[in-house]
Amino acid sequence: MQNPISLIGAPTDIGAGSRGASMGPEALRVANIIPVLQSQGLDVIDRGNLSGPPNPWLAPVDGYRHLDEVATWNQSVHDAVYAELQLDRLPILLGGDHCLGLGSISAVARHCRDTGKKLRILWLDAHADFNTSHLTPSGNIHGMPVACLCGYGPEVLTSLSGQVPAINPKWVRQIGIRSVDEGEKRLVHEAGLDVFDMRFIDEMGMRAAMELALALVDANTHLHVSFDVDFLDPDIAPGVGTTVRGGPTYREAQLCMEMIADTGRLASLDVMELNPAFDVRNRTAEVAVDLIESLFGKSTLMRKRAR
Ligand code: EXY
Ligand code: MN
Ligand code: MN
Ligand code: MN
Repeated sequence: MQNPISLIGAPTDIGAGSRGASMGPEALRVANIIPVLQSQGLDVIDRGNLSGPPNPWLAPVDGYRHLDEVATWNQSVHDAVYAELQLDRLPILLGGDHCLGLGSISAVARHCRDTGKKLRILWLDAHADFNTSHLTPSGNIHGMPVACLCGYGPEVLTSLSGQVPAINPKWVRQIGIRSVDEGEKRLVHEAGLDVFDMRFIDEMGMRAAMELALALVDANTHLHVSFDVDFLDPDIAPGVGTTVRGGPTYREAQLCMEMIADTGRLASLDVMELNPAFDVRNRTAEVAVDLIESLFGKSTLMRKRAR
């Protein structure tokens, strides 16, 4: 039985380099995320939006922009996500910029420690989000959450789960990556992240990437998907602050979501970086909701595929 779903809005762009991801949660609701999930037979509650400090839009200090505000927002996200997991519900975090993946996954990691589950994180993104204050070209903390989860970052961000590091890099599979800063790339290799970049997807196909990314997922696995909407090619998803050409097409993204759904192990989700200020008639929100529908089991299959 699929756990009932709780939507949690986090309307902030506190970690981003452009304003507007704060409007993401409402755009996803306007794109009918609730009825679409209900159409898959799911029980859905919308918990409404969290609140937190406004965006002061200041320059970085010591390599971090808005560190205090980012920490406050992530603490609320952590608490809200953890509470839903304790109720045996499946939290969907409606971002908000991707710095909040830190709070969300910290909570998931804590829940997995409580319950003895194995954690597998699928990070769908154009970016590795593995910068540190020394490596970052921007100071924007949405470029740092994976590094912080793995223990590379300031204590106020690395310790949210109650244990540092919150996760082991071996639990992460990154998919769709095509924009990584030089120093960041070295750290990704040093930490041993498993990255299915666009070159891999071009050469081997999305199917092979997902088969490998989902290998060894079993009945005792908590599967977390952190979906940065800039994962998608900008042709289908212009409504993000950091578009990078050459991302997955609509069909490739559908296959990715369907293969995750097939595991039956999805237990928490982030939908991040949607920025209505850059969107065209809410089209990117609609595409994201379409893909989420597949992630929760909508299938256009007419026959069983032999694998
Ligand atoms: N790597 C760049 C930086 O750290 O500034 C860009 C990061 C963009 C992060 C987006 C949300 O995934
Ligand atoms: Mn659970
Ligand atoms: Mn990201
Ligand atoms: Mn990104």
